[in-house]
Amino acid sequence: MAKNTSKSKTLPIYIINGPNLNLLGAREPSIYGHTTLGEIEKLCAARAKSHGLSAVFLQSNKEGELVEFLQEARTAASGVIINAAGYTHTSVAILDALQMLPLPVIEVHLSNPARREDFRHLSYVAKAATGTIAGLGVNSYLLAIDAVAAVLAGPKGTRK
Ligand code: CA2
Repeated sequence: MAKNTSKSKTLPIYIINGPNLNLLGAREPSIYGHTTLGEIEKLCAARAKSHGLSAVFLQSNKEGELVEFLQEARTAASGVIINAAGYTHTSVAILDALQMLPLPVIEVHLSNPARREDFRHLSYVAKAATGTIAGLGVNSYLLAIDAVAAVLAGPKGTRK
């Protein structure tokens, strides 16, 4: 019998970044570090590649655009990593879009919101996330890629 040689490629991980993260590296390095968003993108691409995966890296300062990225991810992504930044703590629209995703969703933060002001303790994103990684700077993103790869690899105690 002829071998099926068609390769099914895994869809990319969408890595979605919210408002002001485009300014990373330029301001408040004591909280958010010195690494720019462009540098984080390169590190994420390399980490995804190490798992045989690819990444689409997105940023917007607009809530509606973030919702549109999430709607696109429904059919174009294998998983979503999201740092919704300030919208983490306010956006029901982003929560609604996340709840429509039949994909692993990892919430990430550079800082640890649990150690900061009370208004950062509520996360709407967490209500729809498979898991959350926070407080580890750039490593939060890299560990989130490892987490998506682990969920995609199969059932070892992880779930959507
Ligand atoms: O720690 C995180 O990753 C946050 O999502 C960052 C948000 C904050 O509102 C969340 O509570 C935690 C703020 C992003 C602001 O980005 C800046 C970038 C450069 C300089 C100042 C802020």
